[in-house]
Amino acid sequence: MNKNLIVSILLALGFISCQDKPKDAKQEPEKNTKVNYLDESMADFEARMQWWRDDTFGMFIHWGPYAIPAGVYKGKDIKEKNAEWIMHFAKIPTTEYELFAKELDPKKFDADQWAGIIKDAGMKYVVFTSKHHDGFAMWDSQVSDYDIVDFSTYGKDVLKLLSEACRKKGLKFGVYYSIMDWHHPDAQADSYLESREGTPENKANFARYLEDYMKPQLKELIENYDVDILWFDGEWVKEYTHAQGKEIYEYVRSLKPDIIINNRGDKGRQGMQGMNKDDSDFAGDFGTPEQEILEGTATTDWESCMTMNDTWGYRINDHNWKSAETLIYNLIDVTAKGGNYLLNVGPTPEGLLPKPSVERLNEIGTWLDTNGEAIYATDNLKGDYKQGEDIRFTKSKDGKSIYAILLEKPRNTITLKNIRPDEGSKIRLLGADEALKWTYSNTKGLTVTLPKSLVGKYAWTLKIEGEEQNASN
Ligand code: FHN
Repeated sequence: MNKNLIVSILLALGFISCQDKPKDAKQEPEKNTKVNYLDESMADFEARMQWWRDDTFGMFIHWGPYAIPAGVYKGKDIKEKNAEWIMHFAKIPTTEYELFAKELDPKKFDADQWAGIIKDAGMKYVVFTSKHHDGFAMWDSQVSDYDIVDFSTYGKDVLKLLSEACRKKGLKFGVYYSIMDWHHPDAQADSYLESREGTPENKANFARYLEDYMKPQLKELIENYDVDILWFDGEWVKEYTHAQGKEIYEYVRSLKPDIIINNRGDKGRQGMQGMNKDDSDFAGDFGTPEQEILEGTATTDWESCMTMNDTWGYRINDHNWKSAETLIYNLIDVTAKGGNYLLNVGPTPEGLLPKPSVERLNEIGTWLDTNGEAIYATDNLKGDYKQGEDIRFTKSKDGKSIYAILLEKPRNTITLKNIRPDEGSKIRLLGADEALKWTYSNTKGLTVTLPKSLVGKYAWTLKIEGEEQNASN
């Protein structure tokens, strides 16, 4: 009996269906076939990114030995903003900088307290500096003893404590890892040596650093702490290549296929604007604008990372704090443009989150308690993400609700040009039950009468069951 006949009988009996093997269905890779993570189907990519997109708001934590000098060297404030760069800007010899690493002993560090503050601020995930440019590991690394367990007075695995505390709070946990490394002899870029009493002939072998040090450390971080995000940085060193960027991306995905990796593991980033030059074959799942927010929406995922003052690492004399209002407006603006917002904290050497940071986080958390529905798990509008400068829009995943977020306290009424409410539907302010009076005309649009007193501070969200008009695309 020939094969085709067998197939048609089985087809008839429904044991097999010709739909079984469409191209992009999730196919278990046959054993020892190498999965090409750079060639992921859009469906798999969308599924992998969903939690990250829905979470929208995370905390960036820059913490390491640089918190000890806190921007001051030999009694002098280093003029450069970033306190985490003090080893470089103050040309501190490695042996001397190592004294800060030895001295690191954050007695007041309470991982559960941090996780509580992060959760109450409405943040859904954390990105913690496992290793910054100074090369110091904030976890118990078996690859190096230049770490917080083997080298510092503290002697405990901070990354372990924090990742566990975050998980207990249902927070996702990611790590920042710097490709540039000022401590590892093989990662010593020429440019760096010039400013050091380095040996004339640079024997640094960057490829060896990548193979024998960086990869094993990444393996430790992913396998021992099950991190959800790998946030690379320091990819600008010229020794690091695009080919290595793709290799590292594949390597990390092969260790944890559903991990999410930023675009700084490869060389595509256009400086602080943070998006890839072009979406040719640069590796990375999302763009990383730094200290800035994109002008408008983008076709690829992105996350704006920002400081609350002017430094990432703790700096004792930096009091230039952004207001809670500015930070909330940034979160709203980023969300309306379809991005994520990663807001930074630089803990003190004792292990405390600076008071001005906590005060702002509390304000943001209170605002999100009422308005979070317009932020988390929302989409951006097809048409305009804003009306004028004072109104931003988001919409629910099911597309049924549109959120108009008012950044200015409106007077009696507000008119929204591009929103048409469903016939007889109720319009409410988030946090209030009262159904508001509204009228709609094709020419003027939607006019909503607002209650005399508006509860809450900073911004107010109208929830409208309806759809956007004039959405070009
Ligand atoms: O040099 C780093 C800096 O210290 C900080 O970590 C920021 C955070 O995104 N990234 C680099 C500057 O682009």
